[in-house]
This record gives sequence, structure tokens and C-alpha cells, in this order.
Amino acid sequence: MLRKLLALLLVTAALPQWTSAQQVTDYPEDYLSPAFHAGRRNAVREQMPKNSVAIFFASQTRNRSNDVDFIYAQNKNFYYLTGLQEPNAMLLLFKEPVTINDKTGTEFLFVQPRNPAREMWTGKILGVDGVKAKLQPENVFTHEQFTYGSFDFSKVDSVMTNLYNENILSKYYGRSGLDPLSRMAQLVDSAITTNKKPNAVRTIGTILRNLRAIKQPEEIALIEKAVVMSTEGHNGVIRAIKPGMTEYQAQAVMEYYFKKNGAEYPGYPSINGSAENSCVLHYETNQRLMKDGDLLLSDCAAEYHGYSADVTRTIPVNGKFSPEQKIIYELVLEAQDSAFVQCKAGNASNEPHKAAVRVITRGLKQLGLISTDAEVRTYFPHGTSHGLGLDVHDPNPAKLEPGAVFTVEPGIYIAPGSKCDKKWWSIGVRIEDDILITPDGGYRNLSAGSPRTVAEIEKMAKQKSIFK
Ligand SMILES: [Mn+2]
Repeated sequence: MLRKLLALLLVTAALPQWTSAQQVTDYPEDYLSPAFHAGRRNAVREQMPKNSVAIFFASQTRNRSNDVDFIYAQNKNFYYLTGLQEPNAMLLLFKEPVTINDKTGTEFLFVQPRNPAREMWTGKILGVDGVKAKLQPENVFTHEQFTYGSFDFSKVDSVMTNLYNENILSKYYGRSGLDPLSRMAQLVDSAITTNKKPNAVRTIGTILRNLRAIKQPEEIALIEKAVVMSTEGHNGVIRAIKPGMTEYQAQAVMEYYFKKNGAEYPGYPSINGSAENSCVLHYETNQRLMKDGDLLLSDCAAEYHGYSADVTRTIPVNGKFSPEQKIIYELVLEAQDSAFVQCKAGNASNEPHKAAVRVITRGLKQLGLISTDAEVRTYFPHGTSHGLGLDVHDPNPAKLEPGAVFTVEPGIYIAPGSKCDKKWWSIGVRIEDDILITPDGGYRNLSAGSPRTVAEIEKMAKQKSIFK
């Protein structure tokens, strides 16, 4: 009996501990505020040319198969400017005030109307009143209220539209024309054409890129939360991993921590590549059985309220690096450390990359893996940094300044069959951290909560795991 009780106690102790450190109310409340979005709209408008209008479309739903859609993902520029997480919507931002449907102003948001029958299946639609109350834009209408002639384009010299990935209107008016967003795009197009200004469509991408490259304090707070969820996941995997686990089980451990902490999604498909798969930069299959002596390259991070982290750790499956793995690992680590030194305001944003390349080139030459500088790209074929924010690959300023958030992620990948001694084969190493440039002339490593050195990783690998 006592033994049974003891066993029960042990089982109970091993269960995951549920806490709500992130959340004390029924629903999360730490979203970006209406004032944040209003501030971003003002910042866009300030940079728009005279007599211009900027048009932003919400993302549409996308079908996965039969009657099942992909999980909805809002267009990030639209989210940045509105906070709205629904399809079938359009934002018009005017440089100067205009009158639409008897309302005069510079901001007009058209949204999908309430639909009780549909809401019973797929959840609440905010509708005009809900959007007004929750997001507080200047003027809100249903998308049905956007009709041809509802406003006069003749005073508009330039139409600036969407996105830095999808910056052409034709992307929309080439569609079926049946959904509300497509219809709105057609009406905008007709209005522009009627106005006989066929060359007046410009991209708004540059303005958005420049604004999004420097993060506001509210954004940094959300990125930090996503990063902490991610480092907790990496630490969970370092403790849990052992020979006989599969790559997808390592992924399950990782994503358990994301969900436990309130992340809506992974920020990108989780990359869990062991042995030869560690040499595939964006390996997402995650199907292999991991063995004694393998390395696991785990590039995984959480997304929280639209903001993504991006963290990579490379760890030995059996808890201890082999001599060859350690040599390559510590070369990548040295490259990352020397890249960190270049993370300061005023530096060009490619300085960290140059520093990392210098270290890896020198190291691979010393090991006899390459003989010329140019060959470094054989084993280190990617850049060291990209911006991080609403997109996992977010804009980064050309010159670093306070508020810039970006990755530092050098790597070395020696695939089987590489022209070198076989002892190096199947060693793929990337170490990736998330850096914030601070006003004091330095930086903060937001992902410092997960170990990077060989000694620290091997020590953590010996710690208890709820999954072992
Ligand atoms: Mn990255």
C-alpha cells in the first residue's frame, strides 16, 4: 500500500505543472492597444505624399481541402495598422481628410458584418460596433457600404497599396470577384481607372518596412514573451532528449512549452533535424528516429499575439558532444560571439554577418575543410541576421539603432558526401539568438535564457525532465 502511494506520488510529481503566469483573467488582455495602432497609422500618414490614399487589404481565408480552411493568418501590415484579425476587410488611409458616406476624416475601415448563423459555427465576428469598441479606428463601415462612387478619387494623385510581399492590386482583382475583398479591390481599380491615372499605383512597402524595422515598446514586450516561451521549449528539449526519441517527439516536447505558455502558434514550421537532417537548413519533415551519437539541430520558436521569436539550439542526442561535433560547435559559437560584438547602434546591419564569416572562414581553413575564402559558402551558405517581429523574417534597418530586433545565427553544415574527411559528415550546427539594440550603445540577448556553451548544454542535459 505504502509502495503504491509512493508510486502515485512519484507519478504526480512527474506531471506537467500547470500555471497561468501569462494570464490571470478569463482571456488574455496583453494585446497591442488601440493607441498603438492609431500611432502606427499616423506614422504611415506622415510619410505619405500629398493627395494620396493608402489601401490595405486583410488576408483572405485559404482553403486546405474540401470544406476545411487553413488556420486564418492576418496580413501583418493590416494587423500592424488595425489590430483586426478577420478577413474581408479593407483600410483606406488618406493624407488629407475626405468625406465618405457622410463621414469626414482620414481613416476608413470597411469590415465584414455580423452574421449570427455563421458565428454559431465559426465564432464571433466583431462587426462595425465591435470594431469601434475594441479597436477604435476613426470611421468604420461594413464592406457592403463601400460602393462605386462612395468617394471621389479625382483629388487623389497617388494610390499606395499593400504590403511588402504582395504589393500589387492586380493580385486581388485577378481573383474570382465573388468575395467582398475582391469586390472592393475591383471598385478601387475602377475608381483609379476612371480617374485616368493608370500609373498612379505605387507600393506602400517602403514606408511600412522602415516603420516595422524599429520596434515600439509594446512590440518589444510581446517579442520578449514569445522569446521566453521559446527558450523554455529549448531547455525542455535539452533535458528530455535521448537516443530512441524521434524528431517529431522532440518537436512535441518543444511545442508543449509554447502552448503551455499561451502561444497561439509556432512562429514558423518547427525545424528538428538530426544527423544528416541537421545539414538541411529548413528541414521540416521531422520523422527520423534519433540515435546515440547524433546531433539535433532544433530551430523552433513561438508566436505570441502576432509576434514571433526565432531561436536555434544544436544539441547532442546522448547529452555529450563528440570531439568533432565539439570542434565545429565551438567554431560556430565563436562566430556568434564575435557577431554579438558588432551589435550596436550606428553599425551597418551586416557587420555581425561579416564578423561571423571572418571567424568561420579562418576556422574552416585551419581544420583543412576549405582552402580559399570563397569556399566558406559551401558550409555557411546563409546570412547571419534578419529582422524579427510580426514576421519571423521581418524588416531590419540598414543601420542598427535602438529598437531594432534581429537574429544572430551563424552556422556550419557538413552534409554526408561533402569533400572532406568522413569524420565531419552529418554535423550541422546553427546557434541562433534574438538581439535587441538598446539605447546605451549595446544590445540585449533576449534568448539568453537558453544555454549556448558546450559545458552549459551538457550540464542541462543531465537535469531531470518531465518527459524522460
Ligand atoms: Mn532565423
